[in-house]
Amino acid sequence: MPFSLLKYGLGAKRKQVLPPTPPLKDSYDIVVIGGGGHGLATAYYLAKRYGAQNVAVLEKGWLASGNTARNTTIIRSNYLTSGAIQFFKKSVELYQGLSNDLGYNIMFSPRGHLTLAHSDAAMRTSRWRAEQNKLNGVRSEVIGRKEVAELCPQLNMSEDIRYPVLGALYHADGATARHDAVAWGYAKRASEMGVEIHTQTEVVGMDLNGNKVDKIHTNRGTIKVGKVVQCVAGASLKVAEMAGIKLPIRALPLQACVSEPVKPLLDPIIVSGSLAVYISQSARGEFVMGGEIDPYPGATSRSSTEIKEEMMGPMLELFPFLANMKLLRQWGGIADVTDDYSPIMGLSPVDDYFLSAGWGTLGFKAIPAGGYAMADAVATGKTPDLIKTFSLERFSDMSLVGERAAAAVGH
Ligand code: FAD
Ligand code: PYC
Repeated sequence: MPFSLLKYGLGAKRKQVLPPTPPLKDSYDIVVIGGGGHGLATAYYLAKRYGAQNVAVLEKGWLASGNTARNTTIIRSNYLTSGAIQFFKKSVELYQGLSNDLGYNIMFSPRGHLTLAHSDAAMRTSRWRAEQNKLNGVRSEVIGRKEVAELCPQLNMSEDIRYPVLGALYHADGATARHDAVAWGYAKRASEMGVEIHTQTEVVGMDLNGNKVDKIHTNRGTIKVGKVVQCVAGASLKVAEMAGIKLPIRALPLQACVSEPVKPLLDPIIVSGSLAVYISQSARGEFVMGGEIDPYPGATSRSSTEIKEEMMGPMLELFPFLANMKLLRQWGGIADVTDDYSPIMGLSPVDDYFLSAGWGTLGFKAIPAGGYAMADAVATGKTPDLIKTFSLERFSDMSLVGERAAAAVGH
């Protein structure tokens, strides 16, 4: 019997993973707004790599109550532009060692990722992405029908359906992880290094002194702040506005659902860009499925029958066995989407105010590299090379990072 099992069995007291929310102090050197993956990872790397002290994370709900625990946990680096590929490559590498680094099991599960192609145009895009990926040291290749069928025997490979599968972009490093464990792991280690984590603490306003945020008002009182890092995904527009910053972002709902659990039978992650659906099987045995972002802006995370029907049509064509299964849950999150489907990271027009926003439909996989790079930016006051491509200025100097085709599912 393993030693730890014996220890717990004999009644050793378990330490709480996270300490309770402490009283709010009058001032902090660094305040991170948002207790999702990005905020917590930023706080963790600030403490770990820079020994930052007097740091507080302010979260209006509970940890990971935003998109971090609503997402479908796809991790990959098969993007299109070199800057983005390099960034996501770093994130996948950090994910591969994250359970060890945090001393917390995030259930990282490497399983390969297939983007199906149902048309000649989609095959061409796949080749383009594969070449770009290889040039940047990422494992991606175009495969034909035979290899697709071998990697995913459950897929309907009939030529007699509306959109037969012609081939796929295969990305061997595609993976999943337990989303809320990622947040808890970062939070646990950050708090062990002295970061204060304040849940149920909503930022409701800011005072500027010249071009710098001087005070932050919360529902638990006002604090004086040195540097501020904004990591609030669906609330990016609203919070940036408190600091007087206007962001080129739209807030759009994104929905997903899970089936009842069954034995493990679907190994890779399957995405169809053209049909705007994707599916993977979770460690619990549920099929995790999603589709395109809602076509209209929204501020609630309610799910809808229309989107469910849109998802299920193509899904049943690709995986007819799903017709015998029940859906357990459907939900939504608010994605903060930029016009080029890339994030906005780093310095902002306001002194000592740093932005991690515009993660849209793609930010879960980015949490480790996002936190790592934001910690660099905050500690040094300079934009690190890893995220130069994602600066806010790209919208004014016409250097957009077009990732629409590779961003998520149906673009
Ligand atoms: P969040 O996790 O949303 O954290 C922000 C936090 O800020 C929230 O907890 C919120 O409560 C808090 N907050 C907001 N306003 C305030 C305030 N005023 N004061 C204090 N706190 C505040 N990405 C992938 O890479 N792979 C996927 O498969 C994937 N699938 C997705 C599926 C769905 C259905 C959705 C909705 C998203 C998906 N994403 C995916 C995107 C991904 O979930 C997000 O990009 C990512 O979680 C963003 O992390 P975050 O830490 O920036 O934001
Ligand atoms: O980023 O791979 C992704 C993704 C799939 C669904 C939502 N996001």
